[in-house]
Amino acid sequence: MIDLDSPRVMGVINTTPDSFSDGGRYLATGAALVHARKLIDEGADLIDIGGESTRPGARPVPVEEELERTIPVIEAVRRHSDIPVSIDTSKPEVMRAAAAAGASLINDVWALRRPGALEAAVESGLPVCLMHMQGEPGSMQDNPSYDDVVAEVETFLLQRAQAAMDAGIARDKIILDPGFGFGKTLDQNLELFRALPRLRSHGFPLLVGISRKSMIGAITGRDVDQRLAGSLAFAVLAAQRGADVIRVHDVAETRDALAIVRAVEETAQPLQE
Ligand code: 8Y7
Repeated sequence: MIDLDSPRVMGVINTTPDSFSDGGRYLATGAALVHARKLIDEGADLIDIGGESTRPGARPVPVEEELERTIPVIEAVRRHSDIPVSIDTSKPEVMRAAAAAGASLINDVWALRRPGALEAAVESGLPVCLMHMQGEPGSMQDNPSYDDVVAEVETFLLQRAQAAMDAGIARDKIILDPGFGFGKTLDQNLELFRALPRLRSHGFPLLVGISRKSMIGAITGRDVDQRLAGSLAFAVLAAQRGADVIRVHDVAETRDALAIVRAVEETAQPLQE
């Protein structure tokens, strides 16, 4: 696996949901590959490829379409780079195909709760990222509600980790993620963010994804294409609170921000003359 001594940067590749025709699909794969190359050149430690939008209100994507969007991109990335590829999926068929195509991590926003997903993940032998989500993407932001958001997310994540281990996934192949924006209000997201050190205390690495999310818009008033500064602030704060993997769209900028964190936190060196 990857060294997690200092936080790693996961770059997000979005596969575009445009045309269903072969030509459109071919062009979309090419565009995703160009984007992947850019993020790799910018220094991503791993890249996340997903074929199903999990944005609030997004429509479900049939399995064939998800396979067509993701597998050719994984294969193409595999041909030109050694970078670990994460497959963002909740579907067992996609997990299997992605593993066969050379993926290195399963990133499941459903935390392996969909039928057959746990079994497929075990069979793949791959590490998994288990994310918390309240409700489902179509309606999760309608009225998120918790008695104690931190305790509930923590309990859920530990239960899913236990289910994964009971099914045969090794403890050191499990990453947890509080799922910022997935069935959470701004206040609930912020409460969870402050609790990152507590969520980290169970020994599982933490993945944090906040890049460009609406919680940044809610704080800054910025549209999605104007959220880089907010995203970097959250990346720095997440690193300081123990995040191990930071999932971002802007890899070069995030790496610079994390290099500053690292330089400041490094054990003081003797002065050189
Ligand atoms: C996350 C994620 C998204 C996240 C993990 C977006 C696929 C929404 N967000 N996976 N995926 N954590 N593990 O705005 O926060 O990027 S999609």
